[in-house]
Amino acid sequence: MTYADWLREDRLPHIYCAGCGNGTVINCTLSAIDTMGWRKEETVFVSGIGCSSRAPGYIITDSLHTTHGRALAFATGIKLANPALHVVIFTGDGDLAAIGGNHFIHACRRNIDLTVVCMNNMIYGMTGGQGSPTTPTGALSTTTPYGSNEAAFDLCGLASAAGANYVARWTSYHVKELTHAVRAGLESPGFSFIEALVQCPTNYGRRNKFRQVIDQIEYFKSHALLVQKADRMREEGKEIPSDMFVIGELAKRNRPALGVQR
Ligand SMILES: Cc1ncc(C[n+]2csc(CCOP(=O)(O)OP(=O)(O)O)c2C)c(N)n1
Ligand code: SF4
Repeated sequence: MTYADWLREDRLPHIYCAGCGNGTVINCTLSAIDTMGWRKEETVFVSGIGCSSRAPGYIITDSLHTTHGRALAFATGIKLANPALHVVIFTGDGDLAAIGGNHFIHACRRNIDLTVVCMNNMIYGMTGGQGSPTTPTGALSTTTPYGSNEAAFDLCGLASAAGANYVARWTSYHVKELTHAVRAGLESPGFSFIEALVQCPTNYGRRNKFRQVIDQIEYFKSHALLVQKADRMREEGKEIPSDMFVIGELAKRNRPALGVQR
């Protein structure tokens, strides 16, 4: 099989804009799932609302497209009702960290055996480009026309501090690494959180000096700092430049988890 065997081709063409990063993340996730040898009947995808949350609709397994911010609550119900199911959640930065922020924290704390793949485009894409909790300071959006004056959430830092067993961050440039991270998350018992920074050319890129899709992908490549290098810099007392972000496996631990089938 390949990732294509998991796609619901009768739902194509998809709704995504040309150059949207979400397709890359869907491909990486399905490729990782394909290597797990799971049957479609035992795999469920859950999402909230947003462009990112439309992903389960293109996948051939059972899925739940729920209400904005509530994917983790529905996913928790599914997993606790039937721990034999593999439950994977697709979400966006707005869905997960704004309206769904409380569910996110507590799902990490409970360490429920779920895998969350967050397509973080740093904006509300579906509703036309409002600022989200991950919009970088200074970035333009429809609700921050002079540049955001708020600090952005570090989603991985949040997941790790709240108790998730597995946490990793990659981008739409790091296709192989992202696929491996999703696979590691799927294998890890307890709550797994994989953040994928993605481009939204329609609502983020064009307002923030990424005139072409490739410009933002180049930015992801040139401003990503591997966690091992970041750790070395901290040990040497060097400051990590504020426009850089850390990528890699950011937490891997064995806290007791809920919903793991014994
Ligand atoms: C309760 C509720 N509030 C607000 C909305 C409007 N809404 C739909 S999608 C969305 C934001 C989506 O942003 P994100 O989760 O980052 O996903 P993206 O579209 O960027 O992938 C909002 C505010 C809604 N559908 N329901
Ligand atoms: S609005 Fe942005 S996130 Fe939504 S499909 Fe278009 S490019 Fe992708």
